[in-house]
Amino acid sequence: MQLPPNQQLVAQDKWPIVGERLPASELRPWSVEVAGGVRRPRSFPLEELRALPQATRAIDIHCVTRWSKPGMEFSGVPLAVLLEVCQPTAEARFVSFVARSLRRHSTSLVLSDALELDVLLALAAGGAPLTVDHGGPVRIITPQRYFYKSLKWLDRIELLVDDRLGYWEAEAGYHNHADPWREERYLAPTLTRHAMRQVLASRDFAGRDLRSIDARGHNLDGLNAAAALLRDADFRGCSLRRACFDGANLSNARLQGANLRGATLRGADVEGADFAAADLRESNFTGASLFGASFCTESPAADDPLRDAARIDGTTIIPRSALDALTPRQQVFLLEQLARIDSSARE
Ligand SMILES: Nc1nc2c(c(=O)[nH]1)N[C@H]1C(S)=C(S)[C@@H](COP(=O)(O)O)O[C@H]1N2
Ligand SMILES: [Mo]
Repeated sequence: MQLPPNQQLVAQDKWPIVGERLPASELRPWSVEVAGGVRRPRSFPLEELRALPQATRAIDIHCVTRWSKPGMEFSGVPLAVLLEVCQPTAEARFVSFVARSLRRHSTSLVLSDALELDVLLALAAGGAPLTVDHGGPVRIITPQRYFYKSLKWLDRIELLVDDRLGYWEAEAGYHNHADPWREERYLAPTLTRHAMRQVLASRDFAGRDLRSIDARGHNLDGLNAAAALLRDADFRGCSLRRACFDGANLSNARLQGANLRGATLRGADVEGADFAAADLRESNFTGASLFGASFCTESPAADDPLRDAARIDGTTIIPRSALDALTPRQQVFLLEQLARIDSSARE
């Protein structure tokens, strides 16, 4: 099957948990309220949702951090069924889904998109009731959008005249349209070219928001990028010796061929980052989140299976506990490397 650009398959039996892990604990029984721009606002107790006609759909999950899980079977009530009961007003153009969670997590869609995409209020996945960590008892499933448009623990559906950005969209710059085929992942902050040159020359990125920065080929030895936001950043071919990325967000960053000797990435988020052909000797990944990270090219030439593989040696620290979340091929590559290396230096 064809995947959207820059996505990779998650291992068959795995379904990662992303974002919030639990709903807010409240005693009131679960129900879904439909409110805002509707002629008949009302609340649907869980039992009523379960009693409505259920639809089953095979959905391809595409997480913005680059993993995909195609053909997941979800069953539940189509959003259209609820809206037929509640009747959106003519002015309602957006729909916001709000979670029963501590931060009142939310996400929104253009109402006509939601209906066209056939959004589902899912009660079951793979034939079994949704587990709590995956949004049970009831979550939103939005096909054909990155998975952050699929809200867990649905509490409230609000019809709106003006859009209200969701949590990830407002707080983390996630793209509001989220089409994986167009790679609508994140919005880049705008920096003038002059400001960009200054930032690169200073080698001080600490704590800054430099999402999608294009630093290709620069000499950034000794860079201080502690706690910087570097999602989607392009560091291909950079010299980053002894750089500090501790606590930084490097998700989906491109580091192919970068020299990261002696760099520290302690507690960094490197989900979906690409380290193919990077020099990682003496680097430190303690506590880093490696979900979907790549350390070698996914589809190498048949004659050279480790073409473009990262260089790792006995001084590189990559905790074994983090290997779980890699794709099978990345796992095999790293395990082979680690097996070759004296294990005393790692967790
Ligand atoms: N309530 C709530 N829903 C949420 C999130 C969240 O943090 N809170 N994260 C979103 C993101 S980014 C993803 S990828 C999916 C993850 O769903 P899963 O944990 O079932 O894989 O949930 C989405 N819905
Ligand atoms: Mo996500």
